[in-house]
Amino acid sequence: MNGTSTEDQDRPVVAVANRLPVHHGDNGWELSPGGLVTALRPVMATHPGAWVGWDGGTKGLPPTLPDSGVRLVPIGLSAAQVRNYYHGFANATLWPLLHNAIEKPRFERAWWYAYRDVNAIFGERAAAALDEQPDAIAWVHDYQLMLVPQLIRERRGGQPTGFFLHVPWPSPDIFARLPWREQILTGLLGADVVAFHTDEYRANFLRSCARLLRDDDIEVRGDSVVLADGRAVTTATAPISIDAAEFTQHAIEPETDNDIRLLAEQFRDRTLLLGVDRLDYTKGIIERLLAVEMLLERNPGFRTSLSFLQIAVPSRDDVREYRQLRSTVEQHVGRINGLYTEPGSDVPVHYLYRGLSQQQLAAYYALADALLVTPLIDGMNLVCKEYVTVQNARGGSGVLLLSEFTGAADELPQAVHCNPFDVEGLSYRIEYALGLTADTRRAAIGPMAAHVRDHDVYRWVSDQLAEITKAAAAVSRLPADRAASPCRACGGGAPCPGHWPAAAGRPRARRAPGWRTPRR
Ligand code: ADQ
Repeated sequence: MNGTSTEDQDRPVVAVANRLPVHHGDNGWELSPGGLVTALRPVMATHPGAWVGWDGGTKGLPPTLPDSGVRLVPIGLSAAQVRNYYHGFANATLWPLLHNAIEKPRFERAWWYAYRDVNAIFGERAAAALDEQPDAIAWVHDYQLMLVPQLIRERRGGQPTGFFLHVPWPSPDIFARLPWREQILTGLLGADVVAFHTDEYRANFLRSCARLLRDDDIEVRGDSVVLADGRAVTTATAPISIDAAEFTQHAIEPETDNDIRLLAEQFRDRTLLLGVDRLDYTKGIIERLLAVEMLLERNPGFRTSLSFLQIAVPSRDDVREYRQLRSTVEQHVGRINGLYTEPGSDVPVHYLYRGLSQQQLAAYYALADALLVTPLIDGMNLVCKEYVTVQNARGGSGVLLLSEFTGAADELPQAVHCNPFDVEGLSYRIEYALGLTADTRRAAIGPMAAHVRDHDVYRWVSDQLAEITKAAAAVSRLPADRAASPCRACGGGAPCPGHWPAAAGRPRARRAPGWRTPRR
């Protein structure tokens, strides 16, 4: 797609995402950090509309986003809903499942019922917000809300609706393990466009539909899924990006220069390797630490001439697996430093467990000789795009090590690609990257930064909105009786999420014996 028309640009957007993008900071209500907020900020800046999301238990929210006319539509959830929908189904069932089941997904019926209930609340609130802005585009985000597109369609017939998945879609063999797989697919197919970061995720989704909905009379035709009623759902590949201009600005502002001076003093005479991640088991932080350990073991000289700094932003620390990960990371940091700190010298491994501002991150990106982006699997990964942008803005000669299991690897072929599961191989890849000449590294950073600049998040937003408008217009040209996509329980076609299983009454959301996968 080549951008939107002026008409699309002015069209309101009702964004529907798990969390509202605000928190109470030092200066009052502020935009929250994080990948999704970073990505959607341009929508808020350029489009009027509303943002529907969970209030996170915060009271007294402002009516609009800071410095914008975008209306906030807060959804309150009970403690049980947060436990079962958010920590349970979203983060302990779907998150690991969609990340290739690298941690075992847990399947609990009570969590599924809560997910269905909470999605119904989101669907209702989104539809109400759309009633107030009938010319708006509905844009639903991510794995927490996969039933919402169909719920919006039931409530508001021809509503132009897009869905974007920020995480991977696994092979059908893995997705097929989910006991509620048909309901999730049917929920997503309520959208006009279902979009993914890469062609691979999109192909996996199409194959999942073909395999798991074959009894529902659907047909995968090219990149579209044609439903029993003739409505075609478009799929799209749309790699998300960053606000490259903003990071370029951070790279060169005076505050960043000050920070760089202080950090350069701290890491004087050392080569700096950097890792920046949400503390998540998908990010490969343990494997990275073990690779650094091997590097130090093999090269005694590095123990006094190299530092590895891991910056980890706290994440989901009320989920058991995440608490365990934090403690394992901290044990490795302590163990490696215990083994390889030379008397009279600084430790080789540094660790920050906190969130930083983009400007502060820019100073670390600017100083780091190498950035280690080594997820075991990652939908896209924005950190690597931020790094090449900052390095390029400052004429740096840093080198990017990038896991081949990130969405970004498709877009950044000039990076030093690596397999993070091969810890020894990773340690050699780091050594190889450090041995590259400054000219070779600059020759790689330049084109990567140019790609990120030309494919920034503004272009992503505008392409997505144009795609949704176009696909919805094609549906509206269908005869009225075929555009509505009725559910089997409501009268023909596939069962909709609200009516699955069609005749069953709603069971109480409590743990049913025999349905719980044992904890590992
Ligand atoms: P995340 O898993 O959160 O996002 P990522 O794409 O790397 O992963 O985005 C992280 C964002 O948080 C970056 O903008 C980064 O600057 C910021 N961040 C990281 N550490 C920080 C720290 N210590 N302090 C402050 N900010 C920090 C999900 C998917 C990704 C996908 C994004 C967007 O898992 O694959 O790229 O959504 O779609």
